Amino acid sequence: MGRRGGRQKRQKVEDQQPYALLTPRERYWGRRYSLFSLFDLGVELDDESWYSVTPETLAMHHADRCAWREESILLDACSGVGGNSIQLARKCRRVISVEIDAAKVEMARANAALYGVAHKIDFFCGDFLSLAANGAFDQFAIDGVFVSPPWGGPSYIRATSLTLSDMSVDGNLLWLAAQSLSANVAMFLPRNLSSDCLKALGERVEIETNYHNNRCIAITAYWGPNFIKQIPP
Ligand code: MGP
Ligand code: SAH
Repeated sequence: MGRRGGRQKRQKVEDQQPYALLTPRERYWGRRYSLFSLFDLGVELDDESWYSVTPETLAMHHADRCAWREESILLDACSGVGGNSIQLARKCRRVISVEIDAAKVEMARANAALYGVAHKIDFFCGDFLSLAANGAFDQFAIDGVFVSPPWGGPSYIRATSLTLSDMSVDGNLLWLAAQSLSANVAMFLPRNLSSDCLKALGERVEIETNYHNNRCIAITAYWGPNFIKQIPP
């Protein structure tokens, strides 16, 4: 097989057949302890969560930033199996955890119990946009909202530049719903998202680059007086 006719382009590892046939669990198994250090206690994840959970050390960092006072009540708007909610609950008084998929809510509840924080979390199953619009959280004095929306699966990275409206659930609508509950909003977003669409929301915004194992894996945008630490000049 010739290289004479020119250099043949090597197939990317993830496009080769055996890799493509792996389930998300098989594909991301090597990540299990970086997602949940207590994985061996029986942490539960479904397919989507294997590639969506925030790595534990990063979720701890998010919690450090968002729990701006000890008595904070924080809302996790798209909580999945609980990667962020668990770390938020370790840092603040109460977490309101919202997830549209009932199976994930039960996994989050079980995972939070393994970390000893289930009693600090109120679990809501439903669409965050509808719940917020219908006053489901009016009973809480919310100090901040953390939003980690679905990015459209692992193929999000193939896009050269994404905007908030490219998300599976429109990020602009999520931001508006979050803002209706608190001025302090954080959004965990793809690293190939255009910063223009964050600034276009018309607010002062801090955009933080998130590294894991020395690789940039995402960005987090922070709005509001208690979430913003520093905006570069
Ligand atoms: P990635 O870019 O899919 O993986 O996700 P990686 O390791 O950069 O690239 P790969 O080629 O080695 O696969 C990096 C991190 O982004 C994940 O650990 C998740 O924390 C987060 N993430 C990825 N996706 C697809 C989503 C998503 O849809 N929603 C949310 N909230 N987070 C995601
Ligand atoms: N931060 C989480 C992962 C979130 S992935 C963790 O670390 O575990 C994004 C989640 O948003 C998915 O679980 C998806 O089911 C949920 N979701 C999608 N649309 C939603 C909506 N309208 N309201 C609430 N949750 C939603």
